[in-house]
Amino acid sequence: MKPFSSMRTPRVVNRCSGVGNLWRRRCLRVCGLGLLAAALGLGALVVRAELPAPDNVLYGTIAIGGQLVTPDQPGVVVEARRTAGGAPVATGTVGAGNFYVLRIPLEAFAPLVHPDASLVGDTLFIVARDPVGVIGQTTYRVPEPGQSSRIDFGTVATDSDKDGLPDAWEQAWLGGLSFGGQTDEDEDGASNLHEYLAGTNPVDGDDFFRLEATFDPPTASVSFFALQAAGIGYEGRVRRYSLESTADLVLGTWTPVPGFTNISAVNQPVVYTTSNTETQPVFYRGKITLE
Ligand SMILES: [Ca+2]
Ligand SMILES: [Ca+2]
Ligand SMILES: [Ca+2]
Repeated sequence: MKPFSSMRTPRVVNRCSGVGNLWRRRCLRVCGLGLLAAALGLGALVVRAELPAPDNVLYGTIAIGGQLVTPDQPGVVVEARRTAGGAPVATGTVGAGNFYVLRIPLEAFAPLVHPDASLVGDTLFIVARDPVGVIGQTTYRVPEPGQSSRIDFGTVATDSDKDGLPDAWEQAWLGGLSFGGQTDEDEDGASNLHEYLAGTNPVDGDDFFRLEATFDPPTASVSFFALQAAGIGYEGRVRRYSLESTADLVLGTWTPVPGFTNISAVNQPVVYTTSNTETQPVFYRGKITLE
């Protein structure tokens, strides 16, 4: 039996403070990798928080009243919203080529770091508007990052002979493009352009826009029928009516009748009634626009 003093004493090795140089290098390497892994782990969290997924891009054209919106037309924007009437989370304007571009910022994971970012699968409302109001809107389900999609708002009316009359309307009502916007084929006093704006028949002399006036003391009324824009040549368009008055047909200026401007037509009668307190004649006219 070996003497007790010569028995090999079990050596407890601290792996990171071992006795040999080789162990020390390995331990340093292991510990270094551990620190590196920890650093990478921390870095991964930071990277996810600071680097969003590639944006999605929406683009397209906007037509108002059959005409393309151009970059020099102020106040027309396309917005991405979380709700139809909510605040925008992204906004685009019309630029080169009369195209708007709307970038949808994305993040890869919930919860969102930036409140205006979106996640794949979200549904957004895409709204085109001008200073007057909403031009059009649709919904957009967010696809995988880095995708581009085209969404157009409004329909461009083809007017190859540039007379203000959509070709399709001319073909349907006049049988060709040989008639102009300023001529009056049915001789009812309303030019072809006015007939188009009013939605009346350009080859029927009894059909044209008019105001009806009635006088029933002590009141008088002015009325008209607000015809909704529909049919060939009116796709996507809205007809609006305004009533104006003047006391002097020659030198006077026309002023809007309060409460009777920009009335959207939905096939409804419109009646303006006034008390008979005027001391001189008052003249009224209706204005029609297509948007
Ligand atoms: Ca035309
Ligand atoms: Ca006419
Ligand atoms: Ca007519």
